[in-house]
Amino acid sequence: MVKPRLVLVLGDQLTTEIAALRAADKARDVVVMAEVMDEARYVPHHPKKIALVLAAMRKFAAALEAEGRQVAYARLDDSDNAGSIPGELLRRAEAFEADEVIATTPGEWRLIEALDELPLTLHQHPDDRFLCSRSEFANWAEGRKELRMEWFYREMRRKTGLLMEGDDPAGGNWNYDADNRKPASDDADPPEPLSFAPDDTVDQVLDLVEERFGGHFGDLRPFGFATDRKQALKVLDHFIEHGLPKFGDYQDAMLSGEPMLWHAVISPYLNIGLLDPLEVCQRCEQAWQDGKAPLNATEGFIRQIIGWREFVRGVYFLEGPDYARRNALNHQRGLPDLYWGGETRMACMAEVVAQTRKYAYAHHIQRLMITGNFALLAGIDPAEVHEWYLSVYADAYEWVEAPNTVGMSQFADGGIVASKPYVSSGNYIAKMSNYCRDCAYDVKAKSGETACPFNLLYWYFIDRHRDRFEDNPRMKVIYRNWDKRDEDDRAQILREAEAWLDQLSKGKTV
Ligand code: FAD
Ligand code: DLZ
Ligand code: SF4
Repeated sequence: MVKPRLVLVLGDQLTTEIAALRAADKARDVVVMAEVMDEARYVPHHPKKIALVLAAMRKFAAALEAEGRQVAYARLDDSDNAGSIPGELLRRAEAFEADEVIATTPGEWRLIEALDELPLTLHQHPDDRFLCSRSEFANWAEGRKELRMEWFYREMRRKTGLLMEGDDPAGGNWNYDADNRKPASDDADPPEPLSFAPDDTVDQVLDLVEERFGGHFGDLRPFGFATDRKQALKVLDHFIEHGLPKFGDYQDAMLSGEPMLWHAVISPYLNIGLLDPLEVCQRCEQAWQDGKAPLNATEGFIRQIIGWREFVRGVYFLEGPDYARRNALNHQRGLPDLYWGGETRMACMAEVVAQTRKYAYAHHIQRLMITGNFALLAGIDPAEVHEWYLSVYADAYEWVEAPNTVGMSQFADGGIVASKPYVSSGNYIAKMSNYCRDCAYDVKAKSGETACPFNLLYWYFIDRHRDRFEDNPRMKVIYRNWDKRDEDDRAQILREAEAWLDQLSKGKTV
């Protein structure tokens, strides 16, 4: 008799199109899926994220069985659960007398290395849910002095034909960001996000997660995520109809009590396989062709998916396993408790952390220009910042989270993802949000008792990293402006910034 092979399907590989399933023989091979403590605990994931992954895994396994596949599924509370992905593969290998594993390359070096070490024959297939393979990205990157997303993005437009008119970009421009980035007014009326009442499978998972991971940062209930493909497609349709038309205009806006605004909230589904990136973009393009969405919104949205999403994945794999531990600016301060909900007088930070706790979601500008900006200005150890982002968001997987956090947000890769650090004073936050209105600090005050900490820390950052950034063409003006200021003013700002950081490090409420 021919031995069966084990077909590994991880919790973020939940599509029948995944390479390992395509390579498998339905009649011969056994699909292995495992809920394991190692994956639930390598960082303290938000309970909503764990529930989403486990519920989606259970439903996907049931769908595979319904189409005639043999599935060996381990539940987290099974008494013989081995506790890790390699452990589960070994257990199943023994039970099925199998010695070969078919896998799709995992999205994290940690698991790639763990699979490589297995004493089983591993047939690894590239994860071709992405438009750009690892080798294609490496070829594109080879010989370039710097990697810039915009050039990569144009290649992806040409490759996919998305928003192309022959060899030219639709409408004549590759990028319509000049029409985007408007602040939203207080009376903005964004669409209600879709939410799904838990069915029996989800209910069982919620009870399990509550019992096992109730102590993790984050509210488990109410839980309204889509947990199967049909539901995820509804979220996509909802976004295209109600969100996409204004996505471009308000992409960077932030409003208290409106965490999602006109964003799609589809990254959790894209990243676990319930939605496919190309299908998402093609549907958006169709909406534009049908006159249902403007070009600036459609282009901006498609750029995030075939541009940024593919680009950061390319960088993660190009740079190798040490990427998430880089610390180019040598920032050493510990992550303050306010990231875990500790009290703070900064309204912007309190708002973004509170919504993160509640929804396991924050949109890009909140992640980049509030929590990320603050961590960078305050000189927090990027490894701790990385661990926080990997824990608290429902869409967080290392291949996408690390380059965004370590690279784009903390400049800890020395400028591979970002050509200059994403830092700003309170001014930007005041312009793009309504957070400052209810803050104990005064965004207009540049120094003194009530000065907005982002103002103090901004100049402190600029001053302390002069050697690295002074000659950056995009930062020269900033240094000129700083140097033009009165010497006493500069000294006062630096003194106050240091005193403020000292309070932060002592765990005082700031
Ligand atoms: P929308 O704003 O509606 O955008 C549509 C889609 O574009 C997203 O669903 C996402 O798939 C893609 N996208 C947009 N920006 C990026 C980007 N910079 N990188 C990759 N894809 C992008 N995204 C994750 O998917 N997982 C993460 O762990 C993650 N961590 C981040 C950490 C930091 C510090 C920063 C600054 C950004 C991070 N992002 C991450 C990117 C981005 O913030 C999220 O993809 C986005 O907020 C998801 O919400 P949405 O689906 O409503 O996105
Ligand atoms: C995120 C996650 C969680 C919480 N649990 C599981 C699990 O129990 N079993 C599993 O196969 N995958 C899980 N995942 C997703 C993995 O962590 C993910 O596949 C790796 O991080 C690689 O991207
Ligand atoms: Fe944030 Fe400063 Fe505005 Fe307060 S004043 S909300 S700390 S930017």
